[in-house]
Amino acid sequence: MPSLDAAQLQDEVLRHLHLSLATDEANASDRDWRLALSLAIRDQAVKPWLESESRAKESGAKRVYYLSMEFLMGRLIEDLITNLRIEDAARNAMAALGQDYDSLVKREPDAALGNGGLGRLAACFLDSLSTLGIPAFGYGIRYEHGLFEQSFEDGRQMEEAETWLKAGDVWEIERPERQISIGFGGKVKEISGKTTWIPAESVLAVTHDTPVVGWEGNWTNTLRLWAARPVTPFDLDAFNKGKYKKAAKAEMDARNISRVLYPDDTTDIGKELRLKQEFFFTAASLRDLLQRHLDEGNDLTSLPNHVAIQLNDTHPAVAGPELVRLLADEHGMAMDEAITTARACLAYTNHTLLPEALERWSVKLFGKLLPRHLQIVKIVEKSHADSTGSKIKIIEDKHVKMGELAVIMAHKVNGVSALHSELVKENLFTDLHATYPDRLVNQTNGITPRRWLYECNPQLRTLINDTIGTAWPADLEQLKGLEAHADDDAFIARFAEAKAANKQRMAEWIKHRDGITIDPAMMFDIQIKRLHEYKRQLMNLLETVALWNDISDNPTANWTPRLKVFGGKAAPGYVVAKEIIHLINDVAVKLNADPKTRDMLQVLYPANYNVTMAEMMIPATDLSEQISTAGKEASGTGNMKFALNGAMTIGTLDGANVEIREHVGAENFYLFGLTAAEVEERRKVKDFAQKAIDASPRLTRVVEQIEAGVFSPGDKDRYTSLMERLRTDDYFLVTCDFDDYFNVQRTVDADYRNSRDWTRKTILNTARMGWFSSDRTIAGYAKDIWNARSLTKG
Ligand code: 26Q
Repeated sequence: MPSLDAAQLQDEVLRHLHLSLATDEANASDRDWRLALSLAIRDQAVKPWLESESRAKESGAKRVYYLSMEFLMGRLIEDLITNLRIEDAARNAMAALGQDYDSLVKREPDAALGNGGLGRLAACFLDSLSTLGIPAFGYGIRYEHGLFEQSFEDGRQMEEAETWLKAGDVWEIERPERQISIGFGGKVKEISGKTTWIPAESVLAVTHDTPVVGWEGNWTNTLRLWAARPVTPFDLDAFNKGKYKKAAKAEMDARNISRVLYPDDTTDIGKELRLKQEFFFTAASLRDLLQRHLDEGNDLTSLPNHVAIQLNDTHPAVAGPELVRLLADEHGMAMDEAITTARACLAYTNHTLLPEALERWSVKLFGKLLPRHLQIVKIVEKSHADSTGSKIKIIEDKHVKMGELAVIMAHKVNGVSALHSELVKENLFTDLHATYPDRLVNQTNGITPRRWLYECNPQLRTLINDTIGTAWPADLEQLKGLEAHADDDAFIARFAEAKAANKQRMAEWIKHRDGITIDPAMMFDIQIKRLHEYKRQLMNLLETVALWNDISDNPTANWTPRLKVFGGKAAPGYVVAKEIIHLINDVAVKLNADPKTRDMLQVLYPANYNVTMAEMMIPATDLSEQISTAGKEASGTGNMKFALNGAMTIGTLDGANVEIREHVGAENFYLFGLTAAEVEERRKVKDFAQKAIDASPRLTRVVEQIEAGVFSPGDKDRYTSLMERLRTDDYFLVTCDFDDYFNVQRTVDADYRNSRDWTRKTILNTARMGWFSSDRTIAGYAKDIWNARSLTKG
């Protein structure tokens, strides 16, 4: 465990201020101070990082390669400080230098190289791989622009390019000498008996490495992100002839590949650039890991003993044919052996059942960009059919189905919660499951307790340390020890104080950020996640309006004051989700201005939700909304973060909610709604939505109010089509679950008033959430899928 004191760190910060940033104490900007501190911290990570890599090499142990289009890292400074255990030194050093540590740390922009759950899961997994001491690389794309920035204009979502690299990324090490050439297009030829792909164009993949430090600095892995650069920087001849645009075109085309993260988490947009992105980073990563394998003196037949490649959804599924191509065409392995070898290395994680999110590429586009890969897909398809008699096709309706390709090319395929994995077997890959009965497995998601408790909730961290000691961040099941204190009045009081302090912190944050005043005495009821119809933010909003009606009708009754908080972005092209955002903002304007009800009910929707905002809001939450249509949320991971931080959950039997409820106890979870099986049945009922509306006077009133323009005066018809969709095409069964949801919310109201018992339940939630550590998840992958071992643990 490296350690350094405040005085040493202070010297290091000054050294970087002077020598790396060429400024001094008198002239340094806030940015300079932040960078100087960060560089001083980064230095601390370098030696253990190099040591980890050489130990991995010497041991010959298997390495895990996590291929993901998205890594939603958030800020890194606190992560490094925490894991290196130098928080006190950093605080004291900066204080001695006359700088405010907290405000410096806050100036680091989020690395938002992901859309939501899938990208954040990848970030939690990296943290756990390092904490467990499993040699690993995260491989992805160094997007110049991460997820778009969201603002609201008259309640409508606006999008702007995000610019996290504006002030440079202090954590990355660029390695310009490590470049890999990646081809596209062209032809396949037989050259002296060898099948050879001759691409028409190529770009360079340039390495950017970031250290991922595990708990207590015992092990450090690498996040390796690829940036796309032109092979020839610039067309000098064209420039000299005055053709400036032409001169720059090749560079633009190349750089566009790593320019921007796709903000669409719902549909297969089928764009050439997306497929290029996928192949670009996958091919670079495979070439990189093969090179490492050969450099370490191994031959290719032993690849599966040294290499485990995890595909985060199908986005890198072209790894199947590309690895086969490298082994067979470039290294001369027999085709059958190449397929078997590739399969022994590859595993695939499925994150969704939504048909519109399953990737399919037109054969025309796929064959144009990747002609040899299309041939290999056909070879793989045939060998699968020949060896199993299976009728399942990878290519169907002139499309390459990436899910089927990934299942056939992987030795293990996992879903991300118990329920989801069952549905993957039953409904998504039914026939393939019958063909390969041992291939489909489950690994329930988890979250890193370092970021999602230790760092984001210092109040609760201190209380836990005082109560059960300090070993829990790397052994989260120890939280069980809190159960013994759940009836202890002094402990209950301190737990409630921590929650109150976190609510106060959030109130100050929103006041400072948006000038909005909220009352920390209200119940904080929070739904933060991507905007999507299946996640049913609309149902939450309809319940809000119904409650507003009830309060208006009877304002002197004994109401439980509530703050409804929404946060999240909609894909720019997702029209319905954007209408829902608009409606939330319209309802907020109306309700927050109503003098009769506003002390009992308020709505808050801060723009531009991101990882950092989550770290502020989750510890402040009383009630966590996990209300997706059963069968649609593969797992959810926000649900875990809330429960771990002492919130109650109101939720459906969907994704990991099912397992959370089993762990925390049914009596400590607010369950409502149809089950996945009931959802399927209900959809068959004619006019089920209109029938549900007719059966619910409360819902009827709310829908009619929205239709009448109560929340859009001056634009009466604004929500006509949204409400029409609800009446006639309510695919996600908002109407059917509404009454149950409303009623359970009233139980929540009543329970919240008994604050001792409420806090007791929230303590039991925290105490029983240890199983949801991503350390447990990664240990499961290591054992069941990768056969990888720890180099730090016995
Ligand atoms: C596909 C094609 C083209 C462009 C974009 C995409 C795309 C991008 C992102 C498709 C899907 C995603 C993201 C999916 C995702 O975040 N899924 C979530 O994964 C979490 C981690 O397993 C689960 O907890 C969530 O339930 C699941 O929704």
